[in-house]
Amino acid sequence: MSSIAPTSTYFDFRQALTAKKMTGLWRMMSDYRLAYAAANLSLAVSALAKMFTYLLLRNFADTILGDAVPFAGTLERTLIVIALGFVGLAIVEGGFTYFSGRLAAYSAEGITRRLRNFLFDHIQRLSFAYHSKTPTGDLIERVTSDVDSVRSFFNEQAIGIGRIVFLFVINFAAIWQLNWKLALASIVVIPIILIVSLWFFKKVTKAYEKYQEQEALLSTTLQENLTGVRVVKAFARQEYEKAKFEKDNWEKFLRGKAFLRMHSLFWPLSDIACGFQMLGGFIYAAILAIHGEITVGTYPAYVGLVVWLIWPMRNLGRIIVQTSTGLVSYGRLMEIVKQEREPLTEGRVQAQGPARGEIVFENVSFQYEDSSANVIKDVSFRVLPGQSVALLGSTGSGKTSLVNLLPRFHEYTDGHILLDGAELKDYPRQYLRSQIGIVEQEPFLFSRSIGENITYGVGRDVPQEEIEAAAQAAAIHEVILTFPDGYKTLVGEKGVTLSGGQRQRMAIARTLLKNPRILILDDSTSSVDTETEAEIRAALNRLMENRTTFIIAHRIQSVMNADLILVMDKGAVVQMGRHEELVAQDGMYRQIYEIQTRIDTELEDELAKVG
Ligand code: M5T
Ligand code: MG
Repeated sequence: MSSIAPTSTYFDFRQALTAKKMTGLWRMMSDYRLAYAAANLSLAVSALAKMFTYLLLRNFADTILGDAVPFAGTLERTLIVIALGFVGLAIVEGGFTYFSGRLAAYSAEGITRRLRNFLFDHIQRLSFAYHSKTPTGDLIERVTSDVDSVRSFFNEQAIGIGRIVFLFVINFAAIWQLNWKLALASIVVIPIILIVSLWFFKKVTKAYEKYQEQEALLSTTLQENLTGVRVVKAFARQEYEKAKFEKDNWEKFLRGKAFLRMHSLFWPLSDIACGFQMLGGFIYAAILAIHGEITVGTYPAYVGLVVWLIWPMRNLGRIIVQTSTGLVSYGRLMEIVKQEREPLTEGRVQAQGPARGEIVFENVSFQYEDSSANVIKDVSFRVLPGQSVALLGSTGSGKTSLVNLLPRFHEYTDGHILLDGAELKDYPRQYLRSQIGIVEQEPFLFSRSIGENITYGVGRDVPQEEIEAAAQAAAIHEVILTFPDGYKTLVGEKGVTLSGGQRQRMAIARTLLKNPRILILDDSTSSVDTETEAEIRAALNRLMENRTTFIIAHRIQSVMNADLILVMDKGAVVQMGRHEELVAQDGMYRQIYEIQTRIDTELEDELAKVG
């Protein structure tokens, strides 16, 4: 039972997708069915051993109390054989129970590990649109708590069914062999248990669904609160957040209580039913014994056996009810599994090698899935390879949305975008993303070392000199040297916290190293001081050489040298041209230019006075 090599465990859970949940769970068990069969077989052996123990008990009682002939000759010998038999059977029973437990745990953990690996990979392959509308906390909840309740299903319920059937059949046969009337009288309760447990199954399913929903909500609240802890503190809203959390938590408590109440109502009810069944059996067996229909030894044997006949019946009910939680969680997981992945490698244009970088927009319009109006309206322009385009415009005018169309984070809804003469939609996303480097508006860094963050986009071992060269070009090298472990310093919780400007420069270094043909700089100089901005601009100018560049900026200085400036307003391009042309025109660009120059001159005057 050694573990399977991690690489061999990939299992496409989309195969398991089916409308019927039980079928889905059965499919998920592939590769482990043999282990389950072995586990069930072990249980059968241990159940057999138990049954023989009671048959031996009958023999024991009949030999001592009754008038049975000692089967091993003398009474002492017979008793020794019986005693050894008890010990042997106990070892077999215990050993096989242990073995089946291990097999079940091994299989359940194996299936769950595969499931978790699959979900992780699947979730990171879903579209931007999916991620922007799905709360992170909800996804985390499903990948942890729901996966765990599916695991319990495989560890407990899936294995329990086999055990129940074996125990039932074996013990029923054993009692039948004692006396058939007694056997039939011992299972009267079955239909009652079945009906009651199916009724509870429905109730518990609903209650558990509600409970899991609320738990997901709670983990979303928690996750958001932690991510946004700065905002909470800055606005001193701890009390408000506390109250909100307590309210959600209270709701979870109520739903948990309702769910557990269902459970706790079912168990005693089924126990009472089983208790009556057992009592009835005892009385009936006593009557039979009095009338001489069964031997004296049969009575204690029956008493022992019937306990193990009732046990499976009672547990069948429990399993049916408990399975509901596994099924609910399975359903919640399949909601993720059935989401379409963003195809990465599909596309009619299978371009080889680097793109040239000519980009043409022809009447492009774009609308987010969940919004009603176009965010980009009828935009047309053309960039030659190596040229730079600057986007300028008020906040919310669609600049980020426009550049995000290039790596196909979202699909344009109208018009055409051509890259090197071919429709952008015909390129595989993977290719586009390998050709495009983005320095995001709010760059994200991983809680890994500085070095790992800078080499993130490269996917190979990068010599230290190359990393440092990139950092130098992004004007961050000196800063990194001041950290305790230099390039090995961890970023985030366990290491240094970087300032906004430092993060952006890290992102620039990361993109520099990737060496893309098309570069997108979203506001990448907005959160740095003037001096650093000058340094970065120099670095960026080097970075922009021979690459088609889209630069989004708010300052005229950052866009002045661009080959083409697009002035955007409410999703439309209202002015387009080079700096000189635009300044000469009456329009938004000149207004922005005049305001910014006036502010700059006033600032300089003030500084001169102070100086
Ligand atoms: C333009 C809307 C947003 C705004 C408009 C990212 C995103 C944006 N929008 C959505 O409806 N869904 C989304 O997922 O689109 O937004 P933008 O392109 O981000 O604007 P910008 O980059 O020009 O603004 P800024 O502030 O970065 O300068 O109405 O609601
Ligand atoms: Mg933006």
